[in-house]
Amino acid sequence: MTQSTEKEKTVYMGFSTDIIHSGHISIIQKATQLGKVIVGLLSDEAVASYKRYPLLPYTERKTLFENIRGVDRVVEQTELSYRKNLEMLKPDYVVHGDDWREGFQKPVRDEVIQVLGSYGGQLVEYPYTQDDKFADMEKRARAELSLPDVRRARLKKSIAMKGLVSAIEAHSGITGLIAEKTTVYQDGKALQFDAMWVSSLCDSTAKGKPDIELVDMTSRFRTIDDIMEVTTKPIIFDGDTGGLTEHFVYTVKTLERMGVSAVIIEDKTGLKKNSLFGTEVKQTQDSIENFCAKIAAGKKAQKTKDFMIVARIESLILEKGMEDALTRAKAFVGAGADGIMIHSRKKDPEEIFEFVHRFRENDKTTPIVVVPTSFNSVTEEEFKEKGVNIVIYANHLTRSAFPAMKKTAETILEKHRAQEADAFCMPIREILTLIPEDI
Ligand code: SPV
Ligand code: MG
Repeated sequence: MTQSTEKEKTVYMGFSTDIIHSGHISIIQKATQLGKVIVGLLSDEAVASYKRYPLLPYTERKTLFENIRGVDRVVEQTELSYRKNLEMLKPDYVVHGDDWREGFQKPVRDEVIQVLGSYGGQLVEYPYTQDDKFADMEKRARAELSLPDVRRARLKKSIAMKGLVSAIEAHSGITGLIAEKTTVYQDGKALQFDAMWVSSLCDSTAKGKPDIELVDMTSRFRTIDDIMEVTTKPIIFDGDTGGLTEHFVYTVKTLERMGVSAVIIEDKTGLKKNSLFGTEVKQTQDSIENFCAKIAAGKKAQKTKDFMIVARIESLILEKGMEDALTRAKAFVGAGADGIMIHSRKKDPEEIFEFVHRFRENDKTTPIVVVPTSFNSVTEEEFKEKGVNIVIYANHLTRSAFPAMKKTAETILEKHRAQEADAFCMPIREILTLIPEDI
């Protein structure tokens, strides 16, 4: 083939990086030998879904790539999967490092080969060399994400970016790591949780104590710190009733300083019991006036613009009716609440849907939070469509770990040895290497 025919060909390269280094430039230069280079730049959402929240937004990354010599144009790639863009652009080549032959990108690579094959395109891979300098840059980028200012701001940014975010409970370093790292690949997308929920129920349960605001704030902050030490994702803190207003203002300042993104406080007063008991136990709802004063005091104490105080409404839990819930929601937003959590312990999601629908008639923007422990048949897509912004899986790691641990303990007692219990246990080799030395 002559040089001039080569030049007419097109080369597609997918990029997710926000730290462009000589390794990228060099592979782009190589690719220009094959034809005109089209960069498929992953959207912020696609990058955040599998790697980490990008330090630079898409528009800025686009400008950087557009200005690299040899790049003909930049198009957005909204998923980890290349399929849509390849079918649209039908490039002659896709160029990539050979590092994606193994690991989580393998299915993406397999799909690229299949799509290219369908129209006669070709995959060209260059050897990938891990350079310590670049690995170090990535490490620093991750460290940056865990800094209080950066972490705190990310919840609001994620809501703005995705419309709906999901959070799972974490009550220790190890559950924080599960929330941080668990990834599932499905339909060309990488799926991860966006945030973590530091549940009062799970934090108390881990300490063998009831969920009645008995575990004090110093201990709760210690749990947050354990989680923060090994993770980067935003944290939503379950602040129970917020306690006395005079105390709540200090809680807000501490949480903000630590880099927590949001506190949710519930409109109850006196001895708090877990909401999922409903009316089976005595629980008292706070007056609208008192709770508004608490929210307003918290907002006044807040120092940054990113931190969120979310008001949680217990009217449906306490069977005070829909009108009461809606009246409270309006009043709490008026007092400065940055979001509303509506709770229910019904299996049927109807009352949650009605609340969301009626609240959204007059308020299109205030984020709505739900905790679908009981109404767990609803998918995130359905919640999003109704106007919900945060879905919290509030207790699922605790609830799944507990039966597994109990079964192991019982098996050892029954058999007078541990051999049979090994079937339920992670191999020793895996537990020894579960926590990377270098996090
Ligand atoms: C928690 O996780 O502690 C909560 C949610 O507050 S619930 O248990 O449903 O009340
Ligand atoms: Mg709680």
